[in-house]
Amino acid sequence: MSYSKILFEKYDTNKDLKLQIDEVEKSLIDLGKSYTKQEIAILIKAFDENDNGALEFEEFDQLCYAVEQIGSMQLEEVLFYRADKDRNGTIDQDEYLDLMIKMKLQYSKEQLLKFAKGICGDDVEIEPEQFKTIVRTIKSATK
Ligand SMILES: [Ca+2]
Ligand SMILES: [Ca+2]
Ligand SMILES: [Ca+2]
Repeated sequence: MSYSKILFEKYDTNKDLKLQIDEVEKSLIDLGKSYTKQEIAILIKAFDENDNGALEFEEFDQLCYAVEQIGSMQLEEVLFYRADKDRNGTIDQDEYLDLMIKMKLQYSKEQLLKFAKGICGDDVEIEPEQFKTIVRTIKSATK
């Protein structure tokens, strides 16, 4: 059995085959990092494919896989890996909008694009360093 499966079964304490926020928190501590509740809420949104507010095994497995691939549990790096779907090392406009829409911030698409262009120019290709500013904004706009 894979390590992610072991973690998942260990921390799905109510056995509903999903990890709720408290369960995700404990599993990530076991994986190696203690996040704030706000950071965990952001991580869940980023990996919650079916948008039900909890992580099914496949979703949790993607999160564990990302951590394994990048060898880091820094929120910025995990989110960057998640957003950079084509793995070319930058986040283009579509990748950026996909991520931001998943974050469910109270901004329109136009506002989100304006914000990105303010960071990296009209041709949206967000570098890892620039992405830190995006994550700070996500954090400040997430309760
Ligand atoms: Ca559960
Ligand atoms: Ca889910
Ligand atoms: Ca990309």
